Amino acid sequence: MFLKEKFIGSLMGTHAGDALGMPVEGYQPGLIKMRWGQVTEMMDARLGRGTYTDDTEMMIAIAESLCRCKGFNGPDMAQAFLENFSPDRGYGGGTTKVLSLIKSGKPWDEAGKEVFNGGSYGNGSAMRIAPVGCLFYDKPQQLKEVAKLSSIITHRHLLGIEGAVLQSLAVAKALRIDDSKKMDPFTFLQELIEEFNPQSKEYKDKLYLMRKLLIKEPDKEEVIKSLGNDVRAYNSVPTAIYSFLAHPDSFEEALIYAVNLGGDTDTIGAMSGAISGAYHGIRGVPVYWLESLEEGPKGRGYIKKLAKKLYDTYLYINK
Ligand code: RVK
Ligand code: MG
Ligand code: MG
Repeated sequence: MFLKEKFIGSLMGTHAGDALGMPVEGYQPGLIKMRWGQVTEMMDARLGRGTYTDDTEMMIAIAESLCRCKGFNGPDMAQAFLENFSPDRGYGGGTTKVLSLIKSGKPWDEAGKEVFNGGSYGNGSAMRIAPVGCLFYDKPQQLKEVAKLSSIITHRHLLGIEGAVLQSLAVAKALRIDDSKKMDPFTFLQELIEEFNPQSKEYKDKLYLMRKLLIKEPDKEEVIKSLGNDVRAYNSVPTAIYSFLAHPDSFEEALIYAVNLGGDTDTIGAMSGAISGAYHGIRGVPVYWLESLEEGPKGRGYIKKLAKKLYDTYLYINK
């Protein structure tokens, strides 16, 4: 498949997962099952059916900045977060505070120190990382460095940074794999572990557990207990990767699985969507989902164009 289609798949996959998960954000799987059976389509949401949240809004900011600067530029990316910030999309408290500090003049690489103890380890810097994974998909060292720098703007804690790095590596790896051949989830995971090589025990443990889960086909409760489904990066990035690896043949199945795990559904959906979309490309995203995604100034049409622009940026910096 053409690389351009994979770029579009990853960015639109973020939007689709975010919008699919948003109406049930914060619900545990038992409650989702009782009220809806299974979430399989875009449902009514706070801002309307098919709308996105902070996950996609910040992903748009990253893509815009990477295109504008032909690569990473810290002050510009922080500015892009501010330009795009709409509080009604639903932002994390730490991120909201950091952005207001930057707005009042704190440098882009200082403000993130001011929240929590040692910075945030929320999943906010991993949920938005798809464009970084795309632009540097074939340069793992540069990819890791840019993922880290994009994270520290709002998420300085090691666990926040490593969550963004892990998610960006998963997107990049999914882009590199030829989707016309059968993918082996165990090989994917093993290579990912080698490329990632984290400092923190949390991610090492989760990746080890993931391999065990892939062998077993466990029920949802065991997956949540082992990998987590909450707003902390180490309790959601591995869950999103697992949702993809347990359903490598279908974008639709991976996302339905991810969202019905409950908890931080929009974000686990967005991250699974970014990886699965990078693997299958835009052709893998069901049309009945795509057609119900939000339109408007920065809706689905804009995101598609932005992904094409990101692809042109890739060609430009690699010419
Ligand atoms: C509303 C203790 C910490 C921590 C630390 C916890 C949107 C806090 C998206 C904090 C995502 C939460 C989500 C989120 C993204 C983080 N010590 N607790 N060092 N670091 N936490 O505020 O952008 O939904 O409980 O930085 O990562 O859809 O409130 O925001 O689901 O993680 O928010 O971290 O949030 P924040 P974020
Ligand atoms: Mg969100
Ligand atoms: Mg969320």
